[in-house]
Amino acid sequence: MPLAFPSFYVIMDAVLSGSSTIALAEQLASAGAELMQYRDKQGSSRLLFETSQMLVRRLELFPVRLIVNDRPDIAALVGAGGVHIGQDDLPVAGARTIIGSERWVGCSTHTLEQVREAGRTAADYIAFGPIFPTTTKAAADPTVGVEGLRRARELTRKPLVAIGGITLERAEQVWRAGADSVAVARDVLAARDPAARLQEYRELATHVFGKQS
Ligand code: TZP
Ligand code: MG
Repeated sequence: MPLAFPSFYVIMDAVLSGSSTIALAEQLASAGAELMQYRDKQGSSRLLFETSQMLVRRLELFPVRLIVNDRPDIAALVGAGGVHIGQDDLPVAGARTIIGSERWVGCSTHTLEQVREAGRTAADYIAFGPIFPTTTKAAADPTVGVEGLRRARELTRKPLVAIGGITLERAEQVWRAGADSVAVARDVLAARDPAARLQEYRELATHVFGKQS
């Protein structure tokens, strides 16, 4: 049986993690994070490269897959576990050429048509959102809602990651609407104890899916 897609995906957004990106990533990996994205929309290429490289080194001993946002070149250079691209980034096929077949390419979508299209690419997973309003992403697309997610689920068999404004209180309905995974930034990174918050998501996932993941 193929390994289950991690039901929780933590987005290490640099605005939220500030100077604690590395330490926080280690804490979350220790707490059982299996899938993590490093996202810095304002950093220079050099900073993105150096932070990604440091993350790969420091997370090496944990069973966590590190995905670099936006930049397949940097993901390949540092040996990350994959890259996440949006509608304005390189297309999936181009990203795949750069990072190869072993690493993941994830793709952001914001409409049902984009989900359909991404389903025809070699993307390893499709992110769909924002499900709820979010302030983490500047100029975010219109919210798609849980109903939109339900419809997106009918359009693809690829792993579907719900993103945008997800909180612990909202996660269950999102999983039950068909998301394989919930991607969360603020609700974890801005929590008083991010590792404890992550643990709460893991416990909830166990309740929803009847397993730990
Ligand atoms: N894309 C759509 S919403 C979002 C991204 C990267 C940010 C999600 O962050 P939060 O804080 O969980 O709403
Ligand atoms: Mg992008």
